[in-house]
Amino acid sequence: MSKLFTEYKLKGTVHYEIVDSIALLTVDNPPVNPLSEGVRNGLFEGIAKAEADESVVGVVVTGKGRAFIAGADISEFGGNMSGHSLNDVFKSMEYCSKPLVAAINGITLGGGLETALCCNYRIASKQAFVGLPEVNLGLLPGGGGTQRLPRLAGPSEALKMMLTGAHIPAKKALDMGIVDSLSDNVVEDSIQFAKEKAKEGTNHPKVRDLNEKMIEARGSENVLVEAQALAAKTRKGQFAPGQIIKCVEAAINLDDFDEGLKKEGELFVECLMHPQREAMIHIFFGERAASKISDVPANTSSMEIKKAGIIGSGTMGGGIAMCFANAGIPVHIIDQDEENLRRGLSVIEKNYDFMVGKGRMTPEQKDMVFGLISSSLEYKDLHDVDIAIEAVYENLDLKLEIFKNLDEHTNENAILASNTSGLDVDAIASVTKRPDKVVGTHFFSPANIMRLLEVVRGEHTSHETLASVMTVSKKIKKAAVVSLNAPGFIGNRMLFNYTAQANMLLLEGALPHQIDQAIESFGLNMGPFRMMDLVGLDLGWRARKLSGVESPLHAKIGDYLCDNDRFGQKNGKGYYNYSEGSRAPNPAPENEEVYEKISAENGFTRREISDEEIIDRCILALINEGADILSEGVAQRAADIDVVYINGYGFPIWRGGPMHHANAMGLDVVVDKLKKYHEITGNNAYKPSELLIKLAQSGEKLNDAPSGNDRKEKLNFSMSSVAGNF
Ligand code: 3H9
Repeated sequence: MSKLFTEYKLKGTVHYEIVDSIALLTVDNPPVNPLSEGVRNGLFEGIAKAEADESVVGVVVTGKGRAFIAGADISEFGGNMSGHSLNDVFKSMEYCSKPLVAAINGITLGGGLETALCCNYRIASKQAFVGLPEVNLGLLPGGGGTQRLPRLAGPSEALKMMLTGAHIPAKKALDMGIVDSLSDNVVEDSIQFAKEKAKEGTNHPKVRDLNEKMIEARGSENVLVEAQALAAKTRKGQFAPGQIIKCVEAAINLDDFDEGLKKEGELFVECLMHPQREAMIHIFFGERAASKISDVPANTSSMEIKKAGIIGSGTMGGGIAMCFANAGIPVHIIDQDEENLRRGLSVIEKNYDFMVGKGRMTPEQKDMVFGLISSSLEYKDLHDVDIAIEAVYENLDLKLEIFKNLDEHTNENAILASNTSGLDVDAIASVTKRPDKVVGTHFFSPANIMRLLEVVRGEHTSHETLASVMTVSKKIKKAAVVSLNAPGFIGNRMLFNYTAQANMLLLEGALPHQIDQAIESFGLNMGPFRMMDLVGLDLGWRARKLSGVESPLHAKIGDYLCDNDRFGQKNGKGYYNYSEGSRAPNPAPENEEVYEKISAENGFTRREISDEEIIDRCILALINEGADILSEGVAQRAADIDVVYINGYGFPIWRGGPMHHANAMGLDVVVDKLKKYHEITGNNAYKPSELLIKLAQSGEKLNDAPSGNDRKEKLNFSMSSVAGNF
């Protein structure tokens, strides 16, 4: 075996070695081998070297470590790319005169799958998976993927893969015709296979020549219409899906493969230049950056969570238990009431059955994960858990009682977490002998589906506790963001300001459906009044009644509705009316005289309000509060706030979150608008944050702002739970 290395100072390397007359090209760019400049150059030169070496009869491309290739290097988009272009590399591979085999050893995504599609043969390890997830970055597969994948998998399946960005396990990829065979020793078998193919001659299959499935699809609109329906349903407002469909349309209808490639190239550049691409890549890196905590060194030891305990078998507790079980972590649920526990477990089982029914899980997988969930009525059964998560309703006294019990009954090293949406984590920690191991874990409902997890850092929470919780968050597939222990944490504090301003717009003259439509046209999943009806208008109303607090101005209308028995979806009437068993909002014209009466009583002359003003005022309220949250150090960085708002509150990913949206608007424009609305309304929600003024003056962006420490006082938590918010 002769061994030569092509090393590059650039990011990424391709090792070149000759094994048994086969050139083995191993991509090495840890941790997941993206196609950075060094890799592109290495592949290009490796192929050229193999072509030139007469002793080499075939070529195998593989990846070092757990990935084959995870795609183009995402950090290079938006900058100037140098070195060999991906398309040069792919061309040299596709026209290589010696048989070229992709030994797909692991993660194979985007440009990685496109690399494999330029090889003559594809052999995959059984653990590998493939996908074209560019759509999640506001892009389309621009390395020939939109032209080659439909030729192998057929246009309908290829479109589904590209529009969902799904990861396809090796076995399924084999069934779909994307890979040719599976192997337990993928590199060795690929080398052997290349040698055999070399003996057979020089005519090796190229995906570009497989036109059968394209010709078959010609003349029928069905495939494209189905794809459009899928995109409309799952990717509302996004630019890239339509571009992907146009590429496949070209693949189907153009006789010349290179014309299709050209079309793909043009449509790719349009995506690349589109602001949605920058917004979505901001979130890709934002989610990964969020797991890094500025003052917690990367090498901080973290405790492996081998078993979890949940206190409370209600909706939240059950959802959280599912997250752990789905990740293969055994979980024990306790409840104080046998009946509750039985009900809770049956809800979990129904959720799993639903997934089996939808084909998202096999019955065997269901049995396996459901089997990881045990339950009882006793604290002592939590003696061996590594983390105990309390998930009961928001009542501080009850939580204090639970934490005293947890402190007594769990292993002294166990982390104790509270799933609170707004209570003081330090107060909870203070009743234990291990405040360093106490943390807030604010899951969002339904916890088994929503990706956001706010990790609330108490005054005494240790680095190790934080590192352990961040690590397990990734395992249970959450987008975790650290928040300081401050009222409303990050998300609910912003939500408070936003819903308050939506309510002010209602007092001033806009109607709920107008406000909802305007906000939904901006891209949020649900307008504020539909959301308040869903959550329940009575939460804030009851909290105020209990504490004898008068309704604040923004809550006057909501509280009046509650006084008149309109609580939202839960009793079929709130800002909207609901038919029995339906969540669809119907107009409630009977409310209009209430709006007029309360507006008049509070000195407002109702007026026409434009959609532009509605969007501006609701979104600016988010941005302004977000800037304060950043300058107070409650969030570590602007992108963390974006990750919170996208994953927990339905903000459109293609706008990159409220902070990214502010940057895109221009902070000078943001400040001017805030000043204007502050002047018109006299409402302090629009008094521009000092941080925004400073950044607008210096021409910097919110991403440039380090998290501050302007938090002046520890605010009063008593009115800050979500219940008090609306
Ligand atoms: C594309 O291919 C376009 C082409 O069609 C055509 C072009 C002409 N680039 O997620 P993790 C980093 S577009 C650069 O924590 P995991 C990531 O930032 C691309 N960096 O690990 C992180 O860095 P850090 C299409 C990348 O095991 C580290 O690797 N491909 C890339 O949970 C570990 O990542 C995709 O969209 C990349 N492509 O998940 C795949 N990928 O440690 C995107 C990862 O500094 N990637 N990094 O924070 C993923 O989906 C996941 O990262 C993956 C691994 C499943 C691969």
